[in-house]
Parts: sequence; structure tokens; C-alpha cells
Amino acid sequence: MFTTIASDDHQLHFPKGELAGGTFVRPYECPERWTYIHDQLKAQGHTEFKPAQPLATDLLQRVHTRDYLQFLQSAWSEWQKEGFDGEALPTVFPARRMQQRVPEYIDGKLGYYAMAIETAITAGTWQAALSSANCAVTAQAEVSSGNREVFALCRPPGHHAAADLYGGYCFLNNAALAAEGFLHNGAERVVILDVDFHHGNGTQDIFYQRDDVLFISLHGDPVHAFPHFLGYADEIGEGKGEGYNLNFPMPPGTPYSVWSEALRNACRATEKFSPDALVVSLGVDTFEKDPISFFKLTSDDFTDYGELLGRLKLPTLFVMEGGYAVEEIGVNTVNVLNGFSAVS
Ligand code: OKP
Ligand code: ZN
Repeated sequence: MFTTIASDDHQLHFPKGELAGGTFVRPYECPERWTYIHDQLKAQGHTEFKPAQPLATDLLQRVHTRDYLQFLQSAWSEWQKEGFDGEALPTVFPARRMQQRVPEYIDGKLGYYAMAIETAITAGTWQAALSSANCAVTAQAEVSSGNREVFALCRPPGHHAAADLYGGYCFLNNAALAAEGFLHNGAERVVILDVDFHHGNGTQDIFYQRDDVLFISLHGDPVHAFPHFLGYADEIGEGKGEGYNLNFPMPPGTPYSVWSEALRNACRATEKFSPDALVVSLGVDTFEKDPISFFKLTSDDFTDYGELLGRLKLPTLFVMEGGYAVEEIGVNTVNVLNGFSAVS
């Protein structure tokens, strides 16, 4: 039986609008996602839930910059101070040949710290993002103390958030914080395996120059898929991090037969690295019916790859990322955990 670390505070982040296709739509990343997963865990006998403990500030600062954390905490009040009616969204960016310095006015700050504009900041965003990070790190501590079946039901997700960038529904990088937590608790090497449909640009960037965390991501080719500007196969790491970043971009329509071959390669690379812990950035937006993604996994495929992960026999933490076919998000997520349990 899996132990789930979850927090009700996720519901404090519920933006009304996401800019998609040129209009505001109800955000794909919505509170019911959490509820469907929560209910499915209970329905399938994963009935142990534990609350999140507050994480240490110095851990937070190992992943994110101080100025970025300060920005996230004060963005909503700075926005409100201007008397704006809507939710906080950026409109202007430090694009090529413009200065990379932090302005004082909130419009400028939003653009400076954003990597995408679909993600609104609202009154409860910071508290929700922090609760999500707390879930990841509390769950990591649970794995470090010997529990072999732990799931961090994080919402909002984290893998697009870099040291000083938010966007793609992400604010704090939950998986990166968990990896840092493992290192802090004595691990020498950690693998972060990102199976979300989207490339984990934030996680890649955070560990790009390091050889103690191997980042592996399977995702929609950025030529066609968000986040578009990172996630190519030639991104292999830099400096002493060279060789410790591994991307598997795949084209529209990719079926499980192809996707699972990439996962087998990822598992071989993981074994070769011989990590002390594995963090799985678990997004289930690889599902065939996902409304914003283009892979073709079926619900049974999730069980199958859960088994592949279980066969690694590593201390493993599952951290929730994306998945937007809300009716099936619970089943697909729990299928991965059940597959893992069946063999581990
Ligand atoms: C977050 B996670 C859709 C464009 C994509 C952002 C997607 C963020 C995905 N109109 N918008 O990796 O699941
Ligand atoms: Zn995703």
C-alpha cells in the first residue's frame, strides 16, 4: 500500500483563466485533478495519507534564488496594489538583445520571471505552491526513512519551474527539491526520471551542470510541443554535468511500443548511474485522451511501465506532475503505482 503525502492547500490555487488558442479558457490544471487522484487512491486501497510538513528554507534556497522566492511571495499583493481587475499575467518579456535585469514594476517582474504566460498568479498561489513543495519534501523524508511506497500528490506541478522561472502551471520545482532532500539525507547520486508528456525544462536547467543528479526526460519533441525551447536530444549537460542529462523527444502519435523502448533505455541509464534514490516526475498526460498532448498510451500501459520502474528496485519517490484528462487521471496514476507495487 502506498503512503500518500497530500495537502488541502492545493485548492488555494485555482485561476479562472488560461490563455489558450487566443482566448481565456478554464485552466487545464485545475483542483479536480487532485480530487480524482485522491479518490482513486482510496478506492484502490491506498488509504494511508499523511500531511505535509513545512520544508526548510535553506532547502528551498538550494533550488530557487532568493529574489525569485521573494517575487512569488509578493507578486499578488504588488499586482493588487495597482488596482488591476484580472489575475496576474505577464505581457512583456526580456527577449533577445534586451537587458536581463529585474525591473521594479510588477508587469516587468512578471515578464522577467515567467517562461510562459498561460499560468496566472492569484491570491492563494504562493501558499498552494509552497504546500506542493512541502508534500514533495515530506514524501522524500518518508522514503529516506525506509518506506518503499511513497507518493507525493503535488499540485500545482513543478517540473517547468527553474531556479528563477515559473510557468507551464509550475512555480516551485517539487522534484528538484525532493532530489536535494535525498542528497541532504546522505544520498550521493539521485536520478530524476521525468515521464510527464512535457519536457521538464526547469529540472534539467537546475541540474544541468551537476554530476550528482542525472536528469532523464521522455517527452513530446519540442519542435511540436511545449515548452518548445528546451528538451532536444543534443542537450547532454555542461561542465562536470556533461553526460548527466538525457532527453528522449518523441513525435506526435507515439504509441506505447515506442515510448516504452525509450523508457527501457532510460532504465538502463539509471542502472548504470547506480543512484541511491530515484525521483519519478509522474505526469500522466502521455495518455491517449489527454486534451493537450499527443502520445497514445492506454490506461493498461501505465500499469506496465509501473512494473518497469519497480524492477529497478531503487528507493523511489513518485512526484505528481501533469495529466489533464481529469476523468482518467486517477486511474492512470494509480495504475503506475500498482504496477510498481506488483514487482518491487
Ligand atoms: C504542464 B505539465 C496548450 C499549450 C501548453 C502549457 C502546458 C503546461 C504543461 N494550449 N500549455 O508539464 O503537464
Ligand atoms: Zn505535462
